[in-house]
Amino acid sequence: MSGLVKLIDLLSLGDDRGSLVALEANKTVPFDIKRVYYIFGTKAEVARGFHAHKALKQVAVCVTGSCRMVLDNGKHKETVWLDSPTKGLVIEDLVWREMHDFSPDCVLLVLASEHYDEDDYIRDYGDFLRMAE
Ligand code: T46
Repeated sequence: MSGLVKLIDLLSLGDDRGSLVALEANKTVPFDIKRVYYIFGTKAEVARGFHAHKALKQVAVCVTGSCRMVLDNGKHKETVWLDSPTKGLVIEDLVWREMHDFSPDCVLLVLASEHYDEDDYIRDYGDFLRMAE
């Protein structure tokens, strides 16, 4: 293991009515949260991602369903299944990410440290390898 996969155990505040998970900036989530988005309805054969970010940090949680994340720092690759609403994955800057094997019911919630900025994306794998050196 190269330490690429950083998981956060999200505390489930359950009682006999059901479950609740709270995500707080600079507590459960290790940065100020500037943006939240979610990915759903991904078709079975579709893979997403295939990019890295220059500065953006994120935490991703499958709040329902599952998907497989591949993280790559240019030297090592690691795979992790996001398959629980209590499993948060920290995705650091300069990490190439791919998402595969979305279940039909998958809703992937992502908390982001920055506003959306296409200039922060590294979409070419060769450019990524040069920047990650
Ligand atoms: C990431 C992985 C986990 C916006 O307009 N605003 C946004 O905040 C986002 C995230 C996307 N978009 C637009 C850009 C594209 O036209 O939505 C479209 C789909 O985005 P993209 O192709 O980048 O989606 P994914 O699933 O490949 O990647 C996304 C995030 O973009 C990325 O930061 O780390 O999820």
